[in-house]
Amino acid sequence: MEQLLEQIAGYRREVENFQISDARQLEEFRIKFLGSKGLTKSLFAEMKNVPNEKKKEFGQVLNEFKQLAEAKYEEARQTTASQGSFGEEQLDLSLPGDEISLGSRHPVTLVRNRIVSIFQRLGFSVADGPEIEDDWNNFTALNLPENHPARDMQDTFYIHQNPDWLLRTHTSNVQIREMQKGQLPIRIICPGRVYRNETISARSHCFFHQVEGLYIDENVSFADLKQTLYFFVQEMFGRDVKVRFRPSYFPFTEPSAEMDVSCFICGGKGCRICKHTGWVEILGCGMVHPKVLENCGIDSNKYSGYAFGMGIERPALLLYDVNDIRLFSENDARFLRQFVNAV
Ligand code: 2NL
Repeated sequence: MEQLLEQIAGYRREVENFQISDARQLEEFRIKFLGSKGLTKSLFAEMKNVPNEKKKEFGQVLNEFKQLAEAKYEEARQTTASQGSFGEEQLDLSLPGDEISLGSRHPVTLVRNRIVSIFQRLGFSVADGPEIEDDWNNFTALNLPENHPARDMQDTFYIHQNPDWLLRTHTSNVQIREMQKGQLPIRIICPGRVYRNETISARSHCFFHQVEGLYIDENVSFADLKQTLYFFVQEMFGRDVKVRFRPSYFPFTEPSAEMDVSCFICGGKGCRICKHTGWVEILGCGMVHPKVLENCGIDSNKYSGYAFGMGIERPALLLYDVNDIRLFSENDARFLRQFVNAV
C-alpha cells in the first residue's frame, strides 16, 4: 500500500511536469494517463490487492490523481486548440480555398457601359439625378405642354400623396438640373432608369433604361450633332455602319430628328430585325429648343446646343439575341450566367 501511494505521488509529479504544447503531445498524455490501457486504469485495477481497511484512503488518493490528470488534459486541450496547434497538425493551409464563382455584368449594364465610354472619350462626363422627380424638371422645363399625352395618368406614374411628384419618364431631368446650375459649357451623358405606365409584354416594360446626352456651348450646330452621333455609331456598331436622319418632332428640340443605322444584324440587306427595311431606329435627337434653354436660365441668343436620347434595352435585345425584355428584370441566374464572357 505504501509503495502504491509513493507510485501515485511520483505519477502526480509526472503529470504536473508533462509538457503539452501540441496536439501530438496532448494525445501522448491522454494515452499514458487516461487511456484504456493507461496508468489510471491500471491503478484502479490495484484496488483488489489493497486491504479492506485501506481501500477508502487508496480510492481517495487515486480519485484525486485522476482528477488532476483530467484537469490538466482539459486545460491543455483548450489551449492547444485555441493556439491553432490543431491547425498545424490537421489542416493543410496550402490547400486551394473554396471556389467563389465570379458573377457577370448584366446585359443592360454592358450596353450602357459601351455607350457611356464612347462619349467619355469625346469629353462628355457622366451625370445623374433622382428617379423621383417633380413636374418642373421632368415636364414643364422641357416645354412639354399641359395637355401632352406623356403627362397623362395613363402614361406616367404619379405619387399619390403629392401629384407634383412622379417617376421620371426620361433622364432629361438630369440635364435640366445641370443647365439650371448655370455653369457653361455643358457636355454630359446621362444614363439611368426611367418609368412609363405601360402594359408589360415581351417588347415593353414599365421601367427601362436610357442614355441621354447634352452639349451646350456657343456656336454648337446641327453639324456637330450629326458628326458626333455618326462617330458614336461607328464605334458602337462598326466602321461600315451607315446612318440616316429623318425629320421628327419633340417639344424640347427644334429641329428634331430620328437617327437610323443600317441594320447591324444583316448589314442592310434586309432581315427580320430591320423588318426588311435595312434600317434600325436607335435614337432621337435635335437642337435644344430655345424655350428649354430660357426655362433653365440660359441665354438662347448666346448659347445653343444639341441633345439626344436612346433606349438601352432595345439594342441589348438585338445585340444579344434576347427575345423577351422581361428577362432583363427577372433576375433568373440561368439567364444572367450566359453573359459571363459577354462584352
Ligand atoms: C428618344 C428621344 C430625346 C432629348 C431626348 C433632351 C433633353 C433636354 C433638352 C432637349 Cl434637357 N432634349 N433630350 C432630345 C431629343 C430626343 O430622346 O427617342 N429617346 C429614347
